[in-house]
Amino acid sequence: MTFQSSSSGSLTSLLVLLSAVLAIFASDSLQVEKKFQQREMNSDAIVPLRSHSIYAPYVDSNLQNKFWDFGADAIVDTNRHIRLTQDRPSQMGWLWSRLPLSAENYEVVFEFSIDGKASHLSGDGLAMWLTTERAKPGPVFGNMNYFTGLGIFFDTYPNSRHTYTFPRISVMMGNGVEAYENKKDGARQEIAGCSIDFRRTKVATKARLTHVKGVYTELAIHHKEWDQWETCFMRDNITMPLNPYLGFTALTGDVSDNHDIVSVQSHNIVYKPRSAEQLARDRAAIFAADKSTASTSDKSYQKYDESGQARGKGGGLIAGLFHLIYKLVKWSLILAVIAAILFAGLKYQKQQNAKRF
Ligand SMILES: [Ca+2]
Repeated sequence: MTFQSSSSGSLTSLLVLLSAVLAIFASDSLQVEKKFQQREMNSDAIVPLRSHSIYAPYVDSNLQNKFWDFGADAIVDTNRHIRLTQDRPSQMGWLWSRLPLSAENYEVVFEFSIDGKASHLSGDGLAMWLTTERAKPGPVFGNMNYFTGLGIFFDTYPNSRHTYTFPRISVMMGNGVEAYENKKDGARQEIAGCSIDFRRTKVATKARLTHVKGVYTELAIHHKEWDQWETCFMRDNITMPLNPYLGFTALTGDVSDNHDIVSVQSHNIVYKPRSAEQLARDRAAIFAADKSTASTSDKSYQKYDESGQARGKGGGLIAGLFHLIYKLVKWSLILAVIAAILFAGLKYQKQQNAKRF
C-alpha cells in the first residue's frame, strides 16, 4: 500500500515537471512563430476606440459630437469633411477629442485633404496633436505654443531656407517650456521628419500613426497610390505623454489652403503583459525588418538614429542578461526532470527487488 501511494506521488510530481518543461518549449516555438507575423498583428487584440474616431456625418441632430469639439473657423460639411480652414487668409480652426486617450498602444489613421487655388504658394499647414492640453488656439498651426506632448506638422509653407524640400512633415515633442520656432519651421525642434508631397494628391491622403510603448512609433503616409503606405519615420525612443488629447488644427496667413479632416479612426492595440526581454526582442525584430527605413539619407534621421542606436545597446545588454537567466532556468528544469525520472526509475527497481524477497 505504501509503495503504491509513494509511486503515484512521484508520478504526479513527474507529470508537473514534464508539463512545465513542455510549456517552456511551447512558448519558445510560439515566439518563433510570432516573429514571422507583422508588427501589431501579433497583438492580442485590436479594439476600435469610438471616443477617438470621427467620420461623416460628424455631428448628431443637435449639430454636436459626443466625443469631439470643433471651433474657431472650422466648418462641418456633413457629407464630406470638417474644414478646419478655408482657402482664405488668416484663418484658423481646430478639432479636439473631448476625452484623453488612455490606451498605452494605439493606432490613429486619419484621412485629410490640403488643397487650394494656388499651385505653389500656399500654407501654412495642418497639425496632429497628442498633448496634455486641448483646444487652446495659438500660433503653431492654430494651436498654442509651449505645448506638452507630440505635434506632427504637415507644413506646406517654408518660412525659411532648408536643405530639405517642402511640403514637409516635421515632428516635435514639446515639454511645455521649449517653443516651436515658426520662423524656422521648427527645424531645431524636429525629432523626426520627412519630405513627402501630401498636398493635392491623386488618391486619398491619409496618415497612420502607430505607437507601441517601448517598441516603436511609426508614421506612414498614403498619398501616391491606393493601398501604398510610405514610412515617414520609425523610432524606438519616443515617449508619449500620459493620457493625451487627440487634436487637429490648421492655420492660414498671407497664403492659404483648404485644410480638411475627412475621417479619424483610432484603435487600441492590446498586448498581454510583456517582459522587458520580450519588448527588446520585439523591438529588434521590427527594426531588423525595417532596415531600409533607417538607412535614409535624411539628416534628421541620422541625428536621431545615433541616439536610437546608443539606447539600443543598453537595452541589448539587459535583454542579454534576461535571456541568460531564462536559458539557465530552462535547462535546470530539464535537468531536474531527467534527474527525477532516473530517481523514480531507481526507486521503482529497488522496490521491485525488495518485493522479490
Ligand atoms: Ca512653415
